[in-house]
Amino acid sequence: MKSKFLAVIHCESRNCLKAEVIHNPACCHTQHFRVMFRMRFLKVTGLTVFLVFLATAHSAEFPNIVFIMSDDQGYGDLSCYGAEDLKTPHLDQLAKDGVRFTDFYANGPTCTPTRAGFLTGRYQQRLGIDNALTYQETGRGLEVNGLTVARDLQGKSYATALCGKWHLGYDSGRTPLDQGFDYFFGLLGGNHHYFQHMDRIGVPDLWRGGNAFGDDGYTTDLITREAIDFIRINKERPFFLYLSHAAPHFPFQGPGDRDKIVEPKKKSWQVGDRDTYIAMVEHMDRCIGETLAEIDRLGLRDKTLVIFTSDNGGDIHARNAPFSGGKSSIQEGGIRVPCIARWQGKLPSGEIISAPAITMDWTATIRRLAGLEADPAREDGVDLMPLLTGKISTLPERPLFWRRKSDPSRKVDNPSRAVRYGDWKLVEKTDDSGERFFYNVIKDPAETINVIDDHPEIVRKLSAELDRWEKSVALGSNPSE
Ligand SMILES: [Ca+2]
Repeated sequence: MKSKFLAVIHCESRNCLKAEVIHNPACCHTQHFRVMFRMRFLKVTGLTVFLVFLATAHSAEFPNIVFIMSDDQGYGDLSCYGAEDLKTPHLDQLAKDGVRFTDFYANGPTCTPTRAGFLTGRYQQRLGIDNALTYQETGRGLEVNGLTVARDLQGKSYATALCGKWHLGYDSGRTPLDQGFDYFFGLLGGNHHYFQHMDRIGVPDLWRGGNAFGDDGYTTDLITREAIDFIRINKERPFFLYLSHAAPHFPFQGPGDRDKIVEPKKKSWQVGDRDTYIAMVEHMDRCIGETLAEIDRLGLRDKTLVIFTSDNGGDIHARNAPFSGGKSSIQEGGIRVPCIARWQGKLPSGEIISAPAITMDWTATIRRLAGLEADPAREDGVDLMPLLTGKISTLPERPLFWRRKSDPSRKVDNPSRAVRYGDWKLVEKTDDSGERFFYNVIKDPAETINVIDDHPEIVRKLSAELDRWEKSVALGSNPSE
């Protein structure tokens, strides 16, 4: 039974306090609101208001979830993934204290697809999402008032917040507050100026709740400030924090680059170099370290599952080694991403996981941890906890699929589709060339040796699997089929 209770919404910007029923997110103020869940007295303009807490505290066994997603970070751009020219000590420590995946995949090769896959728990193609949204694009994104893991957790009395990048829709009904998040601070679009906070076409894009928000500071710092604030406020109840860093996506601006010329609609928006990219990654690592330190300071380490990953392979200044390709490609360099998870006392420390897994597996995992039953109509991924806790030695063999599809409304390079099954990966171009490639990605991670003529039978089966999958995820198909 869904619990209902009164809580207090503290809306600082309006200098007011108001009692509301929390399960209706629409009732929340859209400015800076703070949610508190303990019985307490409040003094408001001379009046003392006693609010009765009507529900018992949330079930203690549900862990906090902190899902950290970086943007366009290459597979090889953490020290613990082999980078030698940058340092990521806090993420490296997270890996030492938890598990690190070698064969983790993003749901897609660009931002919107992977983020849609994570929040819905399904192949994003089911929503017709194959490509990233453009600036201020309307009529696309998540389903209006759709089902997301945030809404699932909200229904389990989790406090939910997105601090950072959204990139899943601008329309009413598609914004974070419409998709199960109690709180939102960040950018709706795909990237913005790290100091001036306008998007590439010059439209201001920094939000608190449903309102545009002016703030002074480097975006990575602002996101971190908000994330830490959210954790502090909700320390006594389960929370879900989607900490979605904008870094190291362009514009290439490190924390000391306030005066660097970066202008909307100008080439300077995408001009950068490896040194700037490294500064962005290293600063993000420091900020993640501050967030993790706050979790420790509040005594929440053993109550909190922390997950870190990237939404797609690295872009122009990134290092995707040892793979070929990068962002926007479904070669391994475009979809293989770093992934680390830590939950003290529940997950092993310092373990390497080689089983192939994908972003939307975390959605199924999080749903299970919050007490939600497996639901094939809501989950294309699998629960990772049995693997991570050693109950099973590997995941059941399953194909994983990717697609980069042509779209007349935008430029799409290299339309193609791919499937990985076991050690094998089939890539089929869907342009006029019709080229096909077949690789053993364990022996040949850089996908340099096309062995398609050596394995006709498995190639035929995997190509048929791709056909079946495309049919199953077509708009209007039954998600559970
Ligand atoms: Ca991205």
